[in-house]
Amino acid sequence: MGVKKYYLPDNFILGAAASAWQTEGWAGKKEGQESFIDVWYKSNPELWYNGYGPAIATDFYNRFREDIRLMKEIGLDAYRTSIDWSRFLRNYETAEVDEDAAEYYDSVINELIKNGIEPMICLEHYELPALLLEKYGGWGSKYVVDLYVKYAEKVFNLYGDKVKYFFTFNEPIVIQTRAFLDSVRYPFRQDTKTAMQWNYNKILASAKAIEVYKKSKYNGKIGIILNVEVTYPRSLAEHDVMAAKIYDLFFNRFYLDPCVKGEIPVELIEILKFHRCNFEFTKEELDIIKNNTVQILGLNLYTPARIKARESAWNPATPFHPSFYYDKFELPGRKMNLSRGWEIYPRIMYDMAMRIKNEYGNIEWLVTENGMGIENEQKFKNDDGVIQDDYRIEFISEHLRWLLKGIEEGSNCKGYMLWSFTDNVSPLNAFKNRYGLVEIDLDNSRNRRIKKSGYWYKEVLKNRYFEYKDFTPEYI
Ligand code: BGP
Repeated sequence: MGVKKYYLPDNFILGAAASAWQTEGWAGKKEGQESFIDVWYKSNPELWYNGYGPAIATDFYNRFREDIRLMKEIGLDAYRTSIDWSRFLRNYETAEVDEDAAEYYDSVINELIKNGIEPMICLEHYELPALLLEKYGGWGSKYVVDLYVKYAEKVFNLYGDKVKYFFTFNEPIVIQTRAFLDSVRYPFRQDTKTAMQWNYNKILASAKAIEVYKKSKYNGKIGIILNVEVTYPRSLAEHDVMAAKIYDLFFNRFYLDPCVKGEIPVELIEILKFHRCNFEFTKEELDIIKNNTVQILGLNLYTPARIKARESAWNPATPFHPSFYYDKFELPGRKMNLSRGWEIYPRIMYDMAMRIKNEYGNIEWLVTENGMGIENEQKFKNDDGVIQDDYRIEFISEHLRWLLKGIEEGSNCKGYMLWSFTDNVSPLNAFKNRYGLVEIDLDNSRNRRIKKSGYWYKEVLKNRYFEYKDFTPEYI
């Protein structure tokens, strides 16, 4: 099998992503500045792998200069992180800014720019202030939507002149799906209607923040980051295809359609009405959503969804869940990342690229996350203590070449951001699965050390190409 050079297109952004809560730690946080994630961790630290969590995380708050030095050494084009809403304000009702936090974020942004790294800033990566959850029910409340818009406005005022990429949310569907639909995460309530209202309110909040951003005519772009899953039916039989369509409707189109096209799918509203868990909306709100679609789309792509028609009978006593219409399907022979339990199927990059081109007006988009979390990476250390993560290099190469194929065929993808720059804290899994180009050594004061993949990324960034196996016809 031959080796081929895969060239990055001109101006293609090759970077890495993270979030505030997964890296910063609580240093500098004041009383009353807890986030949703903070209280979740505090309520059940024993559920978090080896007890690690957001409390110290990677200590980025104190060590960001060191990390940015490493980013520069590797030569990243861009770095995405979030602003922690709960840290950024002193008073969530009046949007009074915490001057210390504002100065910290200013320093991070300046340091990135000074080192030639484009900052990309997300406004919400599960960092909803805990107080707003307690007092108003969090994203279930439209009042909280308006408080978020006030917060967003403060961020734009302070950093809008230097940050060229803003994102309103990271994976807005996740929290309520896990917490209220599946009831497997804090606050462990099953309430489908609430989950659906959170979805809708976040779509509305995103549109309202975009409206505010657009009014000030900053010289940048604003979008949203969605964890879309390329959805494959088990077979082409009508029942499997229909099941996959419904899955796609709930987990992809719920956000993609309003955020990109300005419209919530009618079928979705009908199904929800039928099951008596529709969200509440007004005509004026729908107009705001219609008129404030995203200028750029961020997509986190990790694993496909494989779906078949439901096989077991539905228990009528079970509250409505979209799985009323489908079951998950495991493809025999699939390749797995066993540490994370996710199927590896690099073709998702191409299939999503084509979908965005053909069904979503070929809007400008970025892969805002893709990556591989691996357990016990220590065992891959060589004699010099450098993690030999060849599997990660292979993973990135395979995904990138499928993405490049999509771009060659006209998809408007402008970049790829690896999850993540350093190892960091995952929800519940904490430091179990390591994602970084740079290791965080928990046994040695969280020291940083570049992994083999980090040196490889550096070469790709310098050469603007990478070498990898040629596609074989069977594989395509
Ligand atoms: C995405 C999140 C990230 C990150 C990543 C890896 O869904 O946006 O915050 O955590 O997934 O997943 P995990 O951490 O669950 O292994």
